[in-house]
Amino acid sequence: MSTIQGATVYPALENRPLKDTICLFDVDNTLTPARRPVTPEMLQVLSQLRQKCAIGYVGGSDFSKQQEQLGSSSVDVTSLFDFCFAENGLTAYRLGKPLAGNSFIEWIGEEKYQKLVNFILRYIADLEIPKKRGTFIEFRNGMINVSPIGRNASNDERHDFQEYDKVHSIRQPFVDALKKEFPDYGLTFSIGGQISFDVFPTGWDKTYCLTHVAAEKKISGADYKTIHFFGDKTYPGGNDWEIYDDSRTIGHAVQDPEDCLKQVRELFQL
Ligand code: M1P
Repeated sequence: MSTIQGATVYPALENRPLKDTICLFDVDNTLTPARRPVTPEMLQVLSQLRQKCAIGYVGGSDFSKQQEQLGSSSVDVTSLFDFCFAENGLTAYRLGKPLAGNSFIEWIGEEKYQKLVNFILRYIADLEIPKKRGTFIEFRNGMINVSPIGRNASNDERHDFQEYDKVHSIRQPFVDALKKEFPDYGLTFSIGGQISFDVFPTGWDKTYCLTHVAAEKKISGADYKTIHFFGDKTYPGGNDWEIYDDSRTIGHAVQDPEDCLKQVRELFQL
């Protein structure tokens, strides 16, 4: 059976020419500029690639941001990829249908969670930085996201914060303080974007989504022996590092979406 999306028909996963290959992409600064919409050119190349092999994205952000950046009011992002992995795969879709998720709050429990959150809010209250806006903690399904400036920062404000952070190092000492305060919580702190860092159970990084990828063998018979991953934060401490470095994947470090396009075109002769 084939998959039909709009006017485009894609072969069933097990019938693609490269049926044991899947390409997974980070979102911010890989498929799109940070927190900005995808270009039509990128969507076109992804659609061509999807004729050859399975494609998916794996982003740290929650699903609504990926819908905003990769989809549109009339296009559901789950129609553009075979696999959509939001929050590292803690929220996941396969061929438009949701897969089993996992819950950060259930994992950590309310008591420990409140200790963590109280420490974070106190730390931010004591921070002196040029601007603070709102939503300093975003509570997500599989993680929390912590932002010293706040997630309500405008685009200009986020760029300014990123530059300020490069010079004055705000996020790294914050993460170090959390690691020191909660050494036995089993948490990973990951600086993946411009204004924030993600906090999730160790192991719930982007490699989490590989469990869903491996499960495909039992569902459709597609056995993904070749897993390409493209991302920009592929250095230790970056939120693409674990999946980039994983023995199950072939990692590709990209500079930005333009570089990602170039590498995909070369690799798959598109
Ligand atoms: O996808 C990378 C990161 O994107 C956002 O980061 P920021 O708002 O700091 O640019 C967040 O959604 C973050 O969770 C995510 O890892």
